[in-house]
Amino acid sequence: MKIIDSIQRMAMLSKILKKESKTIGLVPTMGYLHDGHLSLIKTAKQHTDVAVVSIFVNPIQFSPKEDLDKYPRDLKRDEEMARLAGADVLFNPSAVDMYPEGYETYVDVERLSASLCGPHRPGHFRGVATVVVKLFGIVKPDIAYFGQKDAQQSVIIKKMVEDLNMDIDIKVLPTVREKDGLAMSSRNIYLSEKERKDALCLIEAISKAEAAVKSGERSASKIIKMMEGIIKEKPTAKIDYIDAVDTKSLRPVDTISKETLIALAVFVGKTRLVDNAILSP
Ligand code: PAJ
Repeated sequence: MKIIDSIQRMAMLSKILKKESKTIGLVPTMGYLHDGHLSLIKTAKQHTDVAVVSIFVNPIQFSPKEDLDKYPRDLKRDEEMARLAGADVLFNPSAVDMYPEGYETYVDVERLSASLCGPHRPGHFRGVATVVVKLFGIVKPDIAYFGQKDAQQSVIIKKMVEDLNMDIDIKVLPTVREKDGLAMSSRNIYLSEKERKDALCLIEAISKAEAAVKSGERSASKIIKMMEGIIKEKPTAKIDYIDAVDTKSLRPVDTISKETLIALAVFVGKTRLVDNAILSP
């Protein structure tokens, strides 16, 4: 596995690979890899000739109140895990190279960024869309891989690629979970033992929502109320939002009459966790 920290060298390698008619798969990450990331890398390796994993803790997607400085980092461990998962290239550019002095271009996927996590994390999706478009420009992937765990992010990236006429196939892979159902996340290490137990309320609420829909409930507000009840029982948990939205437009729905995205963000202690599921009537 090649480790490249220079943007220029990465861009050059991609250019050479293109000339050799090699297909490139890109897995953008912020590192501190877990099995969720590894499933994306393994799939990229299966689908394409060269699997590139980027590791970049993107400062512009964190608000001043968020955990940029604290965000877990362990490049040595990530190198080993990426290599074992079959990555061919690990690209880890520096923040000053990505955003040199005078940097001033941003991508805003406006309406899709205005719901769910958007209002709770101002500027977040602008930061995500901007860094992803830069990574696409540097790595020039044929296919890029994202996780359903960050459902809104995946919808936004798909729309950005469509709106900007980018010739890149976006693949979204299922959420990988711990044995007890907690969605894997680099942020899970922030949780204390008690919080780790309380964090199961997210998957518990989702499972109960799925069961309710299965037994005929179609009212989004009733389902959301029931989920709120489950989460409020946990002393360390505080709901940021729970919403039922159309899977593509991300507009709120009142009735579950077709596939609907149920998405939630919950603070467990100081850690903000997100999870979601597609409810099928
Ligand atoms: P990060 O949180 O490191 O996640 C990188 C990719 O892994 C994202 O596509 C995310 O949805 C996916 N992922 C995370 N947890 C997952 C899980 N449990 N199962 C399956 N996939 C999972 O998301 C980001 O980084 C950044 O916003 C990024 C896109 C890299 C832009 O900076």
